[in-house]
Amino acid sequence: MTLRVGMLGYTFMGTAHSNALDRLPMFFPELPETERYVLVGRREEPLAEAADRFDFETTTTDWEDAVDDVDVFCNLGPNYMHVEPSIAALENGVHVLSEKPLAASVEGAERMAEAARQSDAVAATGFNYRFVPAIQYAKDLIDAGELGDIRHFTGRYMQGHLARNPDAGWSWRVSKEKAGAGALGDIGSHTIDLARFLVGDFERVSGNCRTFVEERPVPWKDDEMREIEVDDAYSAQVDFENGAMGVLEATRAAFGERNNNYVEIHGTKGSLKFELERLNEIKVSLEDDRGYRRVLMNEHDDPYGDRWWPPGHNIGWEHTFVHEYASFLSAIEEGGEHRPDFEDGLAVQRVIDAIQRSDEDDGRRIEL
Ligand code: SOE
Repeated sequence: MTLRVGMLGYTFMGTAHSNALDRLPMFFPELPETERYVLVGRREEPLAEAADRFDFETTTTDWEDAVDDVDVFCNLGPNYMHVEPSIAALENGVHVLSEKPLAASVEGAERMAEAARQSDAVAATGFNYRFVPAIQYAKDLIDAGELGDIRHFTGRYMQGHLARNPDAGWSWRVSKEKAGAGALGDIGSHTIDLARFLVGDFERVSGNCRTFVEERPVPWKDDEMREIEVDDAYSAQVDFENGAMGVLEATRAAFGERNNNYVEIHGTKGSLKFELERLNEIKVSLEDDRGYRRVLMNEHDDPYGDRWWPPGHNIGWEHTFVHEYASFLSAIEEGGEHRPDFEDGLAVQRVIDAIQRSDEDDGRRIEL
């Protein structure tokens, strides 16, 4: 089986996803082959250049041309562009992998999840950090009861680009309508997804959102400033349905931080700590451990250990996308389940929305 791929988006995520598709035949040869067919974008010249580099056969500036004549549609556009093209693709029976957060609003995410329910196609949300081997290892430990009952979850996702570049220009990422949320939606959504994956569903949240810089210059218009409508940073206190409690935080304004995605979990019998900057390892404390032990990944017993290099030969951030596609394509081939799906994307969107509503109401606790 060869799956024809349409892809919307050709910058950062376009590169990450095309690279993943390129790696698959060599490292996951049992999966269906993919053919990079049509690349979608708004500006013809850079689009053509990207199509050439990513090895796509053709391009279009109209997404409607790319959601019927393909088997798989990868929606890597801005958040507000996830809804209509993904729904149209699903209605045509096309499998969809949409980037995160699923939409710019709960209403958009609900429509996408409903389209996925009505379709036989596979619908995936791009929370790629589930596919870090150390996160899968953590999930296995928790599911096997090695940590006991989970009491605490701490999730922080810290970036620093706004601190380093205080004059950063306005973009869709800071528009409420187009992005839905700021740091909370862009990187906080990853933390919320990891919390749900590793600990379980949220019961209630209390949120605090902050915009440090109120307006920013519009890069393509001289002397025009535009209001910033979303958060530069957020924090939240959460309760999980299983009784665990959690503290979440994300920012774009932490000087010194680049892309620090951090998770810490404590249970009645054990604890673990993971940080993306050291993604080939995880720290665990179980039973007789006196403090934390560093466990290296890429061993033969980790889910992807036999796929890449011999033990101790590290993998990187880009491999999370390869693993994500491996799961997605195998669900397509075998008609099985792929998670995170659109229901997971919707659940995360509801938490984002609840944190925003709580913030607007002086931190009142909101039930989910
Ligand atoms: C930008 O903040 C960004 O690229 C996010 O959009 C990604 O989801 C995250 O993985 C890295 O940072």
